[in-house]
Formats: sequence, structure tokens, C-alpha cells
Amino acid sequence: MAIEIYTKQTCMYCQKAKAWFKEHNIPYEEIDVSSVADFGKMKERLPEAKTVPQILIDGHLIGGYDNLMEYEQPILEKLRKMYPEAQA
Ligand SMILES: N[C@@H](CCC(=O)N[C@@H](CS)C(=O)NCC(=O)O)C(=O)O
Repeated sequence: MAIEIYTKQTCMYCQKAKAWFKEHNIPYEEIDVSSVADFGKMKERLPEAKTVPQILIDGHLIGGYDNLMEYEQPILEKLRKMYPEAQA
């Protein structure tokens, strides 16, 4: 899937990131890395990542929730092209 979100179950910023994608009707794949082992697998793929969420679009790392908010408009424009059903 085009959008991947690494999350932990107790993470407030993960909830906010997922809510943003739901609000805009954009599907995503959630990868739960609550366990130490799974967090380690995320670090193998994204060595610089220290926190969750980590959001990727087409394999390109956007970053965390604050990065999503910083680039919200250009990201939404790109996603509208990928998902015509995406809400403004
Ligand atoms: N600026 C980051 C903050 C993310 C953040 O602080 N995430 C917390 C959980 S909500 C975290 O990963 N803490 C370290 C950990 O759980 O290992 C963002 O907007 O995504």
C-alpha cells in the first residue's frame, strides 16, 4: 500500500496521524511496533527514527505527525491525485 504508518498502541501522536488520514478518507497501512522487537525492525528500515508515528508515502519518509502538519497542504494535493475520493 502507498501509505504506511508505524505506530505504538499508547501513542497520542499516532492517533492524531491516523485521525488525519481517516478525516481525509485516505487509506493507510498501520504497522504496530509497540513491542521492542518490532520497534527494532522499524529501526532497521528507518535508522534515524527515534519516535512514532513514522509516516511513509510510496516508500518516501515524511516523518512524524508534526512533519505531516508542516507539509499538510502539499501532501494533501499529492494524495488527492493518488486517491480521487480523498476529502479536502
Ligand atoms: N514530534 C513527533 C513526536 C512523536 C512522539 O513524541 N512520539 C512518542 C509517542 S506519542 C514516542 O515515540 N516516544 C518514544 C517512544 O515511545 O519510544 C511527532 O510529531 O510525531
